[in-house]
Amino acid sequence: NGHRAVNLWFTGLSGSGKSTIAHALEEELHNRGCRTIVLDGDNVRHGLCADLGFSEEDRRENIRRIGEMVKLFLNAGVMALTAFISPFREDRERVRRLLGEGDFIEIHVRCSLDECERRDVKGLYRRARAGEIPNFTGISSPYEAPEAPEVVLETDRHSVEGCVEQVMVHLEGQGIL
Ligand code: GGZ
Repeated sequence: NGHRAVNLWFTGLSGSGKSTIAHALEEELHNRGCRTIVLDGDNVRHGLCADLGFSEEDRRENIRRIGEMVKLFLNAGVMALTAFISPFREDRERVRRLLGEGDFIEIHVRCSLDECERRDVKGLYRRARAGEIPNFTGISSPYEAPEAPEVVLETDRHSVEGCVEQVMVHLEGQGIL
């Protein structure tokens, strides 16, 4: 079961499907004998980053801390699947440099703002449009799409299973699995 512990860094708008795909992919990786951890807002923003909000400065610090945490997991041989909006290109590039080219697989979970808003799983877009949530990504805060991501997943055109398969093909092609 030879596999390299790499960071699968999912980036995209709220509601684009990052966490859903990360969890589905984790199951597939377990079938291959990989040790993994999924990090997302649900298990990071309530604890390690509970002191941070959604200003540009706080998001930068959020991503910085997550990068350092990922480094610890990779050193322990655990693949890290991270699902954060991570809207700033520079912050993602900093994590790439921290981990080293090759250990940072940037996965753009691409979905139009229209579709994310139509899904509005948690009702956050409606509240953001109503002015109840400031600095909401895509509405009142920017999202900088990756320029050269290793993988692009189009979640408004492909199923969760299809997206998982696409990542698996990439990992096999790169000799990571
Ligand atoms: C964006 C927000 C905001 C604002 C709360 N902007 O769909 P969700 O709910 O579960 O995912 C979003 C999550 C984003 O946290 P991240 O740690 O991924 O963001 S970042 O990488 O930019 O630091 C959303 C919820 O938190 N949420 N307020 N203003 N998303």
